[in-house]
Amino acid sequence: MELQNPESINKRPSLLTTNEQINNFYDQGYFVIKNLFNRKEIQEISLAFDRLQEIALTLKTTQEFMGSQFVVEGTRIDRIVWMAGAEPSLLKFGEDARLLKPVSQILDINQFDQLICQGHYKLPGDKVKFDWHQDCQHRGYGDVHWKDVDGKGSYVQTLMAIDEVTLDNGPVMFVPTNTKLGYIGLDKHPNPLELFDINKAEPVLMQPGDVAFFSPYSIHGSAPNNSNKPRRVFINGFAYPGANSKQYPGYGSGRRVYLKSE
Ligand SMILES: O=C(O)CCC(=O)C(=O)O
Repeated sequence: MELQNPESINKRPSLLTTNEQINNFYDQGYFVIKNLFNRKEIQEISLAFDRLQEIALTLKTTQEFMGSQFVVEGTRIDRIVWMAGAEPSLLKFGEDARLLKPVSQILDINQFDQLICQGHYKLPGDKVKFDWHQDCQHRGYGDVHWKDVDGKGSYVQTLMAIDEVTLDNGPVMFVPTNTKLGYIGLDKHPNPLELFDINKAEPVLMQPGDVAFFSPYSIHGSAPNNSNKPRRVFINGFAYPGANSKQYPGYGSGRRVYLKSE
């Protein structure tokens, strides 16, 4: 997709994210903005998650359905990819300035390709976990589908808490890492724990509406939910235009979104 330059996206909007947070993104791999979305909005997203959960539980096997990809096995929901296919009500959150402003400051551009609109449910007892990884592994870094056009990762992942994230329900753990390190090959190493210091991992505890912003080079993972309540998060991810040439699953995935001036 070609870069467009409509007048509405020429002007820089007022900045929301502090220099310290932007520095943290590159020096530590992530930062969190508290209370970015309010309870009413989180309730709306939560109801959309509930509707998709009902569908997921009827499907029982992994498949694309109604424009979303449901990664499920029986009652275990690993993830729902491009949720907005089956739930277009979620599209507006992926183009919300509260997500796009910080992303714009990080990538220094006002338009992005939205590759991810994904739900992780982590329901009690489902044992869903995410092994230590860097998101660049999933974006296709190093193969023909990815070009690091800004030389700094060209991608920002955002993760919004829908439920409270506590120590016992499988919080995302980030290992503070300077993103200059780049891809470290966790997926190719027989013992990935030799590649970083697990003792430095920081659990990110969140309230509904808090949002974490993190780099494709950030080292992170999460353990299963050991509580009796769901730990659901809503993930939206944005690539620098021209970086990605892979078609992701889901109807409308990879759409171009714009940060409009105020
Ligand atoms: O939902 C989680 O616990 C993991 C999220 C994650 O690893 C990611 O978004 O890359």
